[in-house]
Amino acid sequence: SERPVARALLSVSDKTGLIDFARALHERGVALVSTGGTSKAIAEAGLPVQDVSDLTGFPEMMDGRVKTLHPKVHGGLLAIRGDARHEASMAEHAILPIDLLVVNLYPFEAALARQADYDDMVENIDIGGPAMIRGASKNHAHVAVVVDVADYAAVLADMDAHGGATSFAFRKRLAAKAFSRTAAYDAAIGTWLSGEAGETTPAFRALGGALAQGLRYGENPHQQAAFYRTAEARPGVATAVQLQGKELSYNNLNDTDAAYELVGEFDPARTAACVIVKHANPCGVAEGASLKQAYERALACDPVSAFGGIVALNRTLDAEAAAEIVKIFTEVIIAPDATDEARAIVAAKKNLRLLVAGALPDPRAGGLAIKTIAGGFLAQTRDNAVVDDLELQVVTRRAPTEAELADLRFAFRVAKHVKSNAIVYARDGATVGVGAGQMSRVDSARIAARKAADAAEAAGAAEPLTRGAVVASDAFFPFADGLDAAIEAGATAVIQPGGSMRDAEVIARADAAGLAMVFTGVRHFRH
Ligand code: 93A
Repeated sequence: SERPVARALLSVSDKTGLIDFARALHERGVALVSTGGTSKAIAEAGLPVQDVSDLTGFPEMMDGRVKTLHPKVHGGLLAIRGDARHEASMAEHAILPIDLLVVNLYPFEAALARQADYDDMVENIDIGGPAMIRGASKNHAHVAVVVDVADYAAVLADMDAHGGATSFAFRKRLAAKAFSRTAAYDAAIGTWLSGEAGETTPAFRALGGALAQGLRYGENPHQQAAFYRTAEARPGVATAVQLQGKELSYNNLNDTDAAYELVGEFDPARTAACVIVKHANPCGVAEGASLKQAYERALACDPVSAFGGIVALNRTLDAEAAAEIVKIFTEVIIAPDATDEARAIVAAKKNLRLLVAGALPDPRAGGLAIKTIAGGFLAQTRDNAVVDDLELQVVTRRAPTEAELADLRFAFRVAKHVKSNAIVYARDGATVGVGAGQMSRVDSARIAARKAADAAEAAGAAEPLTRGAVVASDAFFPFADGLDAAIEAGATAVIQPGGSMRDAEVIARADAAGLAMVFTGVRHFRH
């Protein structure tokens, strides 16, 4: 069996649980070595502890920049136990083995979060800590390394189960976690510094992820998955608090993100808005005088698809809207906040997940979008173009009316969040038909119209809701056939980026049918 832990080195910035852990180690016969502040805290609790400067024979110097960077520390962590040459070196230089390393790092991420000034950020870059963590982790055959205060209890349990020693399997897990920690730490530093340096290469900035939550499985049950948070800290799913309901799944997180990003396009000071998402595409989006009305109008677009959907709202969830939403099976509700009354109404549905995100995402904010490909990943800045900021160019003889223009803006806002090829029909601030993710634009146009016809039939309406509606296309019409499908469905106005070789043909077709058409000059592909 393995050697019991005889000596531990503790050096922690976050001193949560430190004293209890140090005492438990002491009670198990472990000698404690520690750095300045940590050592002081342990000594003040009445426990015997050796100062690391006593061990190294050097004082901590340069404001603590050099305190553990010494062969007595690193030799004690890295020596291969039982190796004659390593043991001889230890004997020659009076290096004692360190069996357990307990380190948490200078709080760089916390300094980032409180937007500390440059010098403060630099001083919060830990050098000695990661060096020790990496040394102990490399030598996990002999040394246990703890980087998370949440693991203290597990260390004691493992020691107690193995006669005071730690098990190899456990040390391996701890070392893996430790290397992930130093990688995330350095990535956060790199992300910050590249920003300070005016670096814009997104691939580099992409690397600052920290594990937020392990997930039961990925898109499918045979896939493993986890949720990582980046240093971006954009308000949204990653910063939301789950108030109730089942554990979020991979697909829930993905869909909830899609829904909340879209609802963030609607300024809550101007209008209430609701988005219902299924499989990462909106199946209903609407503005309303109230959240309840917005929800009802969004639901009416495609009530069949909305079953089991994700509902996102742009204002504090109120009781009236909550009571309406819980009437059908919904997976997730996300809003900036929820009133106590609304929370109580949702609480009756135990499984329904309610998330409050504190704030809406800013659609104009920068940031990164990452997509993996075999053997690598693609990184790009977010599509943060907002239709309100664009100069719309009327290209047809007829200009859109005020009402049409409002709906055109609405439809293009939504189209940005629909998988390409995207066609969105809208009327009076609500979608009436969404065609998503087709390989040809004409198919998306036909599907959107057909869905609108289905919804009209289900609602007992006399004619399809696309009649008199406007239509948005996320990219230009490569041929006039896509426009023909919209004309056939009864659309009266069109918004699209323009820029096709056949623009003239498409414009002529619109003029012939009396349609108004505007070009945005900006494309919203989303794949
Ligand atoms: O400034 S350092 O990079 N130089 C070092 O040699 C060193 N050794 C440990 N920072 C160093 N540490 C860090 O000090 C640890 O990672 C830990 O976060 C902190 C604990 O300091 P104290 O015990 O004085 O509170």
